[in-house]
Amino acid sequence: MGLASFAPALRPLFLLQNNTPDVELELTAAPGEASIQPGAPTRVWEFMGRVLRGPATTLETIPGSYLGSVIRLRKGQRVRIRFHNHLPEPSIVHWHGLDVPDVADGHPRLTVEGGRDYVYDFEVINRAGTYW
Ligand SMILES: [Cu+2]
Repeated sequence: MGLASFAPALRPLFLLQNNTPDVELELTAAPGEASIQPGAPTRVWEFMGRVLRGPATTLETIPGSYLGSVIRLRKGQRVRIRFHNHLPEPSIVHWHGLDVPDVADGHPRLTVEGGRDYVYDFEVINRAGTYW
């Protein structure tokens, strides 16, 4: 058994020892309306984000779009994201491509009911790239 196999287990301990994140976001999923085609607005489920700690440039809203905010993170940042599920069914967020601890990966077994929250804690260890 090599040292690498211990690394995932050690990461949560590191976060417990120094749990002040560099970046803290609030991310809310909720029903909304968007103008997608001419005429009546379309009912959508959308994300709204807010920066609680860290650079204001971490979140970039796409003007006029119901698509979620772009989250800009840097390698080495410790990140906490407070996900609020205001949808009428269970949900969770998966950060496709980011190498994060299992409990922060948004697997469907971790979904939370509407009205509930889920808190993600992880460190960005990936190189620059686009992840969704
Ligand atoms: Cu994925």
